[in-house]
Amino acid sequence: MNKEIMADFPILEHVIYMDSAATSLTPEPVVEAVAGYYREYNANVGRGVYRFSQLATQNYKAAHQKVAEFIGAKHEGEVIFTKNTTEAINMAAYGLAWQHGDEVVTTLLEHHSNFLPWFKAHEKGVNLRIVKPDMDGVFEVADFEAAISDSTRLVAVTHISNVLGTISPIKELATICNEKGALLLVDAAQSAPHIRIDVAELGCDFIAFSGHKMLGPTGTGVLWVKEPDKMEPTLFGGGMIKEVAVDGYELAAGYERFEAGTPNIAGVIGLGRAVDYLEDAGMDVLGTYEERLAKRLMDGLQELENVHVYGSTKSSERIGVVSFNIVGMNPHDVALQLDKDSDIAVRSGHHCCMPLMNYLGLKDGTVRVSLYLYNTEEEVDKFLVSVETIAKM
Ligand code: ALA
Repeated sequence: MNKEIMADFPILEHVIYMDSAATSLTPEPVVEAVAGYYREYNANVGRGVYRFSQLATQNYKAAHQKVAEFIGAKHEGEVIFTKNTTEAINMAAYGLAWQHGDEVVTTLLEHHSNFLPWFKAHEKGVNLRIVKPDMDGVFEVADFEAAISDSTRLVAVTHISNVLGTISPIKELATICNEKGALLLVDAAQSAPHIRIDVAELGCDFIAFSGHKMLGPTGTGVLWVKEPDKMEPTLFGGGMIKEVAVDGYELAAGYERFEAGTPNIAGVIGLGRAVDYLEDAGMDVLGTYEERLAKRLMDGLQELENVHVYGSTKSSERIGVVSFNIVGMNPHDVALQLDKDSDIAVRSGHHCCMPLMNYLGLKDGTVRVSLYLYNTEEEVDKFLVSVETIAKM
């Protein structure tokens, strides 16, 4: 399957790209959709009656619809476009009316973007409880049962760790949240690009993810909210109201009330095209393909001498986001060497997860390799040879 897909990513002629957890590459049809907007019908949305503006508005709305269908949302009004996952989570954190004594439960596995917004809520009197995974990044559901109480207003958990690639037990958490009357927010930044998301099946109240990690343009992200009318907007201005008078205003319904100002029109249209691309390839087909690559990568890394791999080794508990270190080497030096020797791009350092790194005792962080649909078995093998060579230096 992969030759055809690779042809859509001409950048791959120059690099073995294994940093998709940071940002994915952009296929030609998405580049074309973005360029097509600028070349052919560049106009603002929801503000003009002329044809270009109507076409831009239609395509902008269609992108909401496509993303809604992609994640099994009931209505496009539940899908709010943001600039990234960070903005999406902040929008929820600032949009909920907190009361003194409310509690937020989060975890030590979180990216800073699903940690710092809750610290800010803590400064407003919200209590914070932090659940720890084991040293492989795997949670015990019982630890959440113990942490979630009647005072818990919200549980905020990553679906898949951006460091260890491990999968969190979201459905089980949804059941507990339901019993305790708590809201559930899922950071799906690392899951939405790789596994089929169905918000109803997951049973959550909020899902946040980034368009740029799933073949879309940078500057695109999504906050899905089950009941958008119960959340306050955090930005006020053009395009988000029904009526304004000198003594008051009435907010627009659905996503519009959260998308004040001129949005990232071209980006969002590109994201809609990225969703089409993933759907055409088939999320299930991609999932199976990536699983095979991830297994090859994990098995290969584990066999190498002087290489320490982090996170669960069970295929059922993880995806192809893998952290490792070479004994005695700084992770940045390993990443630089991979680039220099073999044109392999990986991320190194703390991966915006300092609390997790401290917990794992990894002061310099890790080297992180992350795979996507355009990677191949040959690339994984080249990567393994390159790591082996560096480990022997
Ligand atoms: N959140 C992105 C990563 O993990 C940037 O690399």
